[in-house]
Amino acid sequence: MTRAASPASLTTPLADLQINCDRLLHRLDQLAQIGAIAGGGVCRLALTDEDKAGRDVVVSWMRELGLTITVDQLGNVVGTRAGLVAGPPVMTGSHIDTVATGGRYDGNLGVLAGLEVIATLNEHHIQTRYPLAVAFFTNEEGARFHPDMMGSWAFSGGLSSDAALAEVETDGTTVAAELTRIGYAGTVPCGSQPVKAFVELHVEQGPVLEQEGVQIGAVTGVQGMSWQELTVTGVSNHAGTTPMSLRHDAGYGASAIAVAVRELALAMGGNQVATVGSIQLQPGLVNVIAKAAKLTVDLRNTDSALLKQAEATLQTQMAAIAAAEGLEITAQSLARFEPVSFAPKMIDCVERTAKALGFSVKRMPSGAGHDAGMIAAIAPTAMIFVPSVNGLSHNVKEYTAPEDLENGTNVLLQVLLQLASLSKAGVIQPSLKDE
Ligand code: HGY
Ligand code: MN
Ligand code: MN
Repeated sequence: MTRAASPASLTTPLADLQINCDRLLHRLDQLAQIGAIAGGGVCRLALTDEDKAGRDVVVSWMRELGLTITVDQLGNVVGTRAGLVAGPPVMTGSHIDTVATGGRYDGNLGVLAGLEVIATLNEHHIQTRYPLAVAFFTNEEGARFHPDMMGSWAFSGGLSSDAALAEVETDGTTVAAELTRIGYAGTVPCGSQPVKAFVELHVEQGPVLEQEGVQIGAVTGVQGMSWQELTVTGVSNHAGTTPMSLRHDAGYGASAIAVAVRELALAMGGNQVATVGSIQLQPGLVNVIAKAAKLTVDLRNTDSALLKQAEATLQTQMAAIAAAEGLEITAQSLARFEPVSFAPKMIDCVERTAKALGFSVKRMPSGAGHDAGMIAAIAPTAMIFVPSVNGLSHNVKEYTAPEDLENGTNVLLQVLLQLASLSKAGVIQPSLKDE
C-alpha cells in the first residue's frame, strides 16, 4: 500500500480504515476459476451456465456478508446492507459477465471490491447512515445478446424489460428463456429500485494511467458508442471463370468497408475510434465469390456531434462501395448510446479522496462502456479507474497489479463512506452495537 500515513484531509474519522487485499485477491481468483480459459482469461458469456455459476458464487458471498438480496426481471442482482436510516442506497457494483476472450478484472473487480468494502465495514462493526448496496448487472458486455449494458439500462428505466427479455441470440434463444433456465428471472420490476448515488470501480482497459504513471483515474464520463451490423449482398460465382469486371463480390464489399472504417477514424483523429470486430462470409469457400457478408462496426467518440459525423461518413462510404461493386448493403443498429458526463461533485469526491489517500490521480473519460454510464441517468454517479498493464483488456492477458487493486478499493471504501455517512454532523455514525 503506497498511501500517506494518515490522510488527515478526508472528511471522515475512518480515513485510516483499509480493506483486506488478500481477501479481495482470493475472491477474484475464485471467481476467475468459473469459465476459466487458457492464458489466464475468462469466458463467462451472459446467461450461460458459467454466468449462472458465477452468479451463484457471488450471491453466496452476498448472503455470507448479511446482505438482503433482490433479483429484478432482467436478472440484475442487488445486495443491500441496512443503514441507520431507511431509503435508497449508496450503490457500487459492475458486471460479472465477460466477453468470450475476457480477463478476470473487467467488471468482476467492481463487484468484488464492493463486497470487500462491505466485509471491511462488517468486521469493524461500522454502520453507515444510509444503506449501502452492491450490484451486478446482467449482460454488460453485449457479446451474446445486444445491446451491451442491457441490464443496467433496464435497471435505470432506459430500456423496457419486455424488449430486453425478447432479445434473441444468434442461436435462437431469448434473454427471457435463458434467465428462466439459469434461475435468475426475478420478479422485481426493472426501474423500480431508486439509488442515492452510484460509484463503480473498474480497470481502465486502456494505456493512459500506466503510460503516465498515475495510480487512480477520476472518470469524467463515458464516450458515446454506435454498434451496427451490416449485411452485404452480392452474387455468388466461380472464382476462376468470372471476370473481375462482372463481379458483385460481397467479400470485397465487406473488406472495403473495414478499410473505410479504419480510414474514417484516422481522418477524424481526436477521440474517434472505429472497429470492425466481426466479418462472416457466405458461403466462405476458397473458390466461390462470396454472395453475402455480415460485419459489425463499433464507432465511438466522446463528442455527440462527432459520433454522428462518423456515422454519416460511414453511410456515405457504404453507398459508394455498394454502387461501385453492384452490391446491396443494409445496416441494423445493435446499440447506440450518447456520451455521458458524470456529476461534477462525484468526480470531485473521487479526485479529492484519491489525493487525500496519497495517490496520484488524473481526470479522464472512459473509452469503454460501463454500467455506470446507464445508472448516471438516475443517480449522481462516478467511476474510479486503476491501471491496466499494457492497456490490455477483452484479452486473456488483462492484468492489474495487486497494489493497484488495493489502492482502487481503498478509494472506493472512502468514497462510499463519505456518500453513505454524511449526517448533519458530517461524521460516521458508529455502530449501535458500540454504544
Ligand atoms: O463495449 C464496451 O465498451 C463494454 O465492454 N461493453
Ligand atoms: Mn466492464
Ligand atoms: Mn468489457
